[in-house]
Amino acid sequence: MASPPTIYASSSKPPKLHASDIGSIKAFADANGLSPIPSSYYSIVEGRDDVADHLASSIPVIDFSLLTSDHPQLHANAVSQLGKACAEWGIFMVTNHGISEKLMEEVMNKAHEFHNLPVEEKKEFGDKGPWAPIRHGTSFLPQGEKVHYWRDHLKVLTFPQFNFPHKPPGFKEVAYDYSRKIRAVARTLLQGISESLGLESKALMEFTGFDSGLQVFIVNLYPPCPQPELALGLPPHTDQGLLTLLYQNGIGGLQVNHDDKWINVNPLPNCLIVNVADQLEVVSNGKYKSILHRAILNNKHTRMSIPLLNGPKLEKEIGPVPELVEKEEPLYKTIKYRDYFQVQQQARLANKSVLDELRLN
Ligand SMILES: O=C(O)CCC(=O)C(=O)O
Repeated sequence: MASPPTIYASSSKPPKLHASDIGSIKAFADANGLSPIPSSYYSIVEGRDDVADHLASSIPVIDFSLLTSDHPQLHANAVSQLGKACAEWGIFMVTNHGISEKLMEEVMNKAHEFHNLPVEEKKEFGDKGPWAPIRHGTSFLPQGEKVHYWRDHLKVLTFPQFNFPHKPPGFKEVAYDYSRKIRAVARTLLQGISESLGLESKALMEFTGFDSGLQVFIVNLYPPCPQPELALGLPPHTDQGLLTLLYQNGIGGLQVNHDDKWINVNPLPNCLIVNVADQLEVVSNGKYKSILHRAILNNKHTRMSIPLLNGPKLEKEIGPVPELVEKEEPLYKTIKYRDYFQVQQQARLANKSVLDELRLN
């Protein structure tokens, strides 16, 4: 049996517990009830930032059925909207993507079942570093961070080789189906994005080796937090791949940084939230910006999010696409994606953006 998390009297000073003592914030939150949170989870020290809620409804929406339309004008309009969304926002919602509501619900239900397994049963998936195919853990980077984050996660490498936990029963099968369908949507978006940059539709796929590229399947669980004004689910960060496609349960919490303001993302029913990630910023020579985002908390509901990170092939050298730098200066260095991935994990520990290190000017 797992030993229960430490519980302390609500009148005493909150302890400074390390994430490794806690192991699972869900188990801790279940046992902790409404007691104050450990001070090591205080990441909001100067009060919550103002949120520019009037901008939330301006987050672009891309109708995937128009992007895949045989009608040339409808397709061209969708490509142009996609380019504008990537250039001006770096985040957009995709509707009519063709992934059934049933499959999305099944993935969400199984993901919840996974996090509900007893702590002991998930120990075999314990996080053994960024290259481990299956990693279950808590917070953001518990080994190096100064403050901790109120989330548990499962991170699985699902492409080009498919890995997945063998429990709960049925999770692996629906996750396989979902991972392949997401990959296909990401591929079509990348084709549209290529066209929006004035390239051939297959250009970005070929340049990045996308058909043998990396996919990381993440399942985040953010338990209700008794002091959501003090802690975060995830700190501000950008993602390392090309495109992240995220689906969440009905509970809000994702915020994006747009023109230096935080904005709540309020997804349309059944849509995918897509964000531009670091490698797309590099290949587009900075035309499309990797968006800074974070997860905030609430004190009532468990939030779940399932982002799938879709990146280049690990052995590909990634820099600006040559056609885009025929008439302009390259703004980023070229490095192998595998090295970027590795450095990015270390830089996160030092709280630095690796993209800044790739910038040439
Ligand atoms: O939960 C969310 O909405 C954001 C997840 C995220 O940014 C991540 O897992 O890297």
